[in-house]
Amino acid sequence: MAPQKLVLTNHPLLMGILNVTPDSFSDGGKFIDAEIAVRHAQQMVADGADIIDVGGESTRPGSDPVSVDEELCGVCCLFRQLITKIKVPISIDTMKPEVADAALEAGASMLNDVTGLRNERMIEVAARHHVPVVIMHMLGTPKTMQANPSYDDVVMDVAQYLRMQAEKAKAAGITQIILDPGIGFGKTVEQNLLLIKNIATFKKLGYPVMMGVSRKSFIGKLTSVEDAGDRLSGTIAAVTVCVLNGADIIRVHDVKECKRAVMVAGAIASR
Ligand code: HH2
Repeated sequence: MAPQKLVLTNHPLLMGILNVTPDSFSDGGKFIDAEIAVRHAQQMVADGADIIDVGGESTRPGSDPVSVDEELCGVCCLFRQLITKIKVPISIDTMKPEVADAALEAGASMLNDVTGLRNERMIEVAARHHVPVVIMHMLGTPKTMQANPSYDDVVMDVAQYLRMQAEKAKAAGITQIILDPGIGFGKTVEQNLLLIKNIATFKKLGYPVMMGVSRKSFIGKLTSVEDAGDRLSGTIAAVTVCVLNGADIIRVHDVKECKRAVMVAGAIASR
């Protein structure tokens, strides 16, 4: 079956998260078994996911990098199975050009790079495969990013980085670019809130905007909820605000519940 193409409309799309990692911050280890992973992806599509985002390496604060071989092994055979069973675009969430290349060969039709195309080889891979690319902002690396993140002006600094990386991508021939301010990637609670409140600033750069707020620690801190799996109501509040502020793609773990929030908030936002 040919990979599904991403089509953006004026309704926000929902991206369902499929982490095939042992250590993701909220669902590590749950979907390592390929059969369980495929079933979860199918359920997310049935619940309303417009895109499935597959990640083989956790980027939670403090996480250690995994090797190319380890990540490839988890992700590529899963892609070959997913492509025959899932009728929505599948995105590969990776920082490694080798993994991106192999996943795009195996049927992924979108690239989600949390380092925002810092690696020149990633730009080459994305351009060669002619796929939509998510350029996300991260301060430093997952290992160190939460060690006292500081900016002159977080909204302007992030917007400037995204603009610069989008220009590089465009110059390399990448035509479908999506920008993401990278909630939780080297940001304090206050900085995350400012980024969500100012989505309009990122929209003004002229590209669709994606937001990943699902179960993140700023929600835990605001609501005093330690357990990431117990942050659904806070997530729904944040997802709703993202949609009202103009986000085009929302990345979530809890697809069924967030889909309903996106439908209601999207209907209000479009009036
Ligand atoms: N957040 C995570 C991973 N990838 N990609 C984009 N574009 N935006 C995000 O906000 C984003 C992302 C982290 O969430 P999760 O995948 O659930 O956790 P982990 O990195 O621990 O696997």
